[in-house]
Amino acid sequence: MRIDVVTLFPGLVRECVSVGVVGRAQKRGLLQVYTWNPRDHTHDPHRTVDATSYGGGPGMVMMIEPLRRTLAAVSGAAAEPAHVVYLSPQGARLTQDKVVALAGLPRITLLCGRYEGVDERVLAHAVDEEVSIGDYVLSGGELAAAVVIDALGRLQEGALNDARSALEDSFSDGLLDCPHYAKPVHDAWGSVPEVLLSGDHAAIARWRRQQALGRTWLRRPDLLAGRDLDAGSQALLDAFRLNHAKASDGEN
Ligand code: 9WO
Repeated sequence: MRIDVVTLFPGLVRECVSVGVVGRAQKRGLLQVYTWNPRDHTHDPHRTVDATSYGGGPGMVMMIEPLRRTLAAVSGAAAEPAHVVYLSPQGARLTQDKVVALAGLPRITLLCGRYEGVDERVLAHAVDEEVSIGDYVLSGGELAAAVVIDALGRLQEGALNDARSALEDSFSDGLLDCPHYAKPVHDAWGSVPEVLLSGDHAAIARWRRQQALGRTWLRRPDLLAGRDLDAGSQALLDAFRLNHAKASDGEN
């Protein structure tokens, strides 16, 4: 997959995606990240990319022309037309389903705003969709773009050393992840649940699924709402809830 990033801070984005699984995906040729600086597509001595906002008020707006030229250069650099995504709090929230869908495209372009954002006409004419990574305001779209690249990059075929990892992701099943433990078995901070040491793979799978269901019920009931659990999962969750009620009784 190829990702083009239009940004006034190319170094910031590159640095963010140069490490770990996603950095390795690039070295393995599974992911190509290219950055484009609108400042390189200006024609005035000051390399101006922003202007004051019509209507007044504080803050500057990224102007059409440098962005139009930059996006034209991005388009010219590859055969397929890219799906253009603008990162902003006004966008639709990014979910793992959305990540999986975007990760399947051959190419996307991420447009990062700074200041008060880009001229609205850029959104209307050159952007296919607006994506938000959460309900908060950053100082620009770059960190959000890095989040998107990270989430997409690790899903590229061959990026994870163990193909099972992506399947066992938190959210791959719409549930939160189960707890994880490594050595030592016994520690001042507690012991590893016995079932994980049992060698009984079916029992371990059941326990992990039950923990995932239970934690989702406790922490993110919204993820379970309107979802029909199969009989086995429902039984695991019922047992978890019963156990949870008993444990909380003991606290009082
Ligand atoms: C800046 C500003 C300055 C003075 C007065 C009003 C102002 N509003 C903003 C502003 O909202 N700037 C945004 C910064 C414009 C778009 C790029 N920026 C951004 C993207 N901040 N947060 C995001 C973002 C992207 C995706 N998901 C969550 C947040």
